[in-house]
Amino acid sequence: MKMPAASARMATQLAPSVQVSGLYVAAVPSVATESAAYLTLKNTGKTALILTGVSSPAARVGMLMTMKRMGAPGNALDMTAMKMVTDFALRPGQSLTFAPSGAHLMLSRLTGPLSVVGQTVPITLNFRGGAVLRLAAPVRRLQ
Ligand SMILES: [Cu+2]
Repeated sequence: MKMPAASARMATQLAPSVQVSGLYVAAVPSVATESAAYLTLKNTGKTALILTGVSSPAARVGMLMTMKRMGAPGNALDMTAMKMVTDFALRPGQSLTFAPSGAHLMLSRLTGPLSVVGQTVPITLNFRGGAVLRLAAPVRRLQ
């Protein structure tokens, strides 16, 4: 018989089959209350991966977000706005790039300044099924 605590611990030790590249957190002025993390994820496994959440001790709230175009191209109201999403799916072999113009890992209500280039921010990614990826993201200027 499994103990609930033991199975919970097992779940957090599951590592997703994923390759990470280009990870960084955008440096922001010390008065800023939010920033974002960017990276490329590649599903190196044989099953679909569903990214369901992001968290960091550097932020009280972590959100998966995309940029959504509002209004019509060329229109005065043409602009983009951030939109929260519940998950990002990656088919086997598929790559997904999080970049300033699109998908990003929002770090909101920062717990301290992220103004120093070179400082490191722990980032945790959660995947459906209990897989967890713990990363250390360097702070860099927005690229
Ligand atoms: Cu955002």
